[in-house]
Amino acid sequence: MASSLNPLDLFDIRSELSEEEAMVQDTVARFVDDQVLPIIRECFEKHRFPKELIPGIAQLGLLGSSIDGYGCAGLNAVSYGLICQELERGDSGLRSFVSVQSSLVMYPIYSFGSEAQKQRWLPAMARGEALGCFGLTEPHGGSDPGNMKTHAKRQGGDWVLNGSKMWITNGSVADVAVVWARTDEGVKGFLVERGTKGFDAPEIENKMSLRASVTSALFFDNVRVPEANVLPGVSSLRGPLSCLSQARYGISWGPIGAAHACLKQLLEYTETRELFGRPLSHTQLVQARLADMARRITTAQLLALRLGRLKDAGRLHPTQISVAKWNNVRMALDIARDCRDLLGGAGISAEYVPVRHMLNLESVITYEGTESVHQLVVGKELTGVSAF
Ligand code: TGC
Ligand code: FAD
Repeated sequence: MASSLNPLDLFDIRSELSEEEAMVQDTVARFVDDQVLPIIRECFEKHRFPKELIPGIAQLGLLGSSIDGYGCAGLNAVSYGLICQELERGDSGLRSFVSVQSSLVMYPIYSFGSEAQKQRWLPAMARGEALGCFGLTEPHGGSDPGNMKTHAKRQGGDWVLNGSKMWITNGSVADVAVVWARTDEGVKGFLVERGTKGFDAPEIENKMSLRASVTSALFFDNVRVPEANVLPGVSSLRGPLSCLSQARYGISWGPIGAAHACLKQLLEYTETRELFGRPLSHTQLVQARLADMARRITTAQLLALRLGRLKDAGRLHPTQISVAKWNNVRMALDIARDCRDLLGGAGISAEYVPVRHMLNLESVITYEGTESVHQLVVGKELTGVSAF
């Protein structure tokens, strides 16, 4: 007898969504099925960011979707989470593009920017006509941004910026970089425009992960930035760290999509693959592994939905985001690796999705706070002691 439960949604999370949230999920899911899945494998193999998808993404209102006004959709946090989940069902690289544009570039401009900066960038970014990147990580150690070396000094009416950033998503395709630098007045955010003298953003080649996403280094050699391009509303590390909270929130949802893609394909495979005279899915050990994946996806879904409802109620605490980012990325990475194994030799082929998701998730578990960083955030919450 066929099960009446959806194997990818055992606890019927879908029925907890509002009509608008369900519509957002369906719309993005259709986009991913029609536009992303047919090309993403080739993009990954060729190390190519599918820039041609940007107009479609923008048209659906997925850029800066949580912002009210400035041409943005003004959707709630759960909808943003579902957007991330469906995009990452396609590929973590595409979700990364949207995370960075929305949570790490549009969010700080919206939250800390002047009205002129908002008017200049937000509508164009929502339309996908201007792209942004977020430069916090430096080559000597991303986990400790408090040890930032990039610095800026006032000179006349301008600032002069020196230093470098590493592993920056969208860096080489960005029209504007939100760059965090130490100054005599605290940590400040600078909007550095592409083409500014002394600013270079070379792409990092030969990545084995997030190959359908652009990752770059940023170099600043006496770059002059006018005061009008400094974010006026922020002068401490709290600024960039609060942007990370937005992005990490979305990343708590995204990997659920990657895990869905892997488990869905594995269920089809184990049903048709015959070994020892019966389908693989009819053996106890395989069923135990499939069941364990479904259990872990279910707990991740419940965590993400609760996180979203707390965020929409304005009650979210950064430690809760750390628990969810840690749990849900670990869940997806373990499932992608296990699916890869259950596909046997076929699992190393790009014809099946798990190996691509597995490789991508190696970045996702590192960026936006490594797993250890999030464990230490939770440890600090429990003990009151910072053990970083
Ligand atoms: P600490 O003293 O704890 O905090 C400094 C100030 O910031 C506040 N704060 C936060 N605010 C909002 N959200 C958070 N998550 C916050 N965490 C801290 C804090 O209250 C304090 O405020 P105030 O007013 O008292 O000064 O800072 P710390 O130097 O001890 O560092 C703590 C630690 C290790 C957790 C932090 O440095 C950290 O999160 N490190 C990891 C860095 C990281 O995640 N980098 C990510 C770079 S961006 C990226 O990876 C993009 S990938 C995107 C993609 O492609 O999808
Ligand atoms: P390190 O900080 O050097 O850490 C190395 C190892 O040491 C890790 O395992 C870490 O967990 C461990 N470690 C560190 N401190 C401790 C401790 N106290 N106790 C125990 N273990 C510890 N950054 C941006 O600013 N913008 C971006 O757009 C961006 N995009 C990225 C895209 C990709 C594909 C990748 C891979 C990274 C991106 N990053 C970005 C950078 C990312 O945030 C950093 O890689 C991450 O924060 C870790 O920094 P790190 O690589 O310097 O590793």
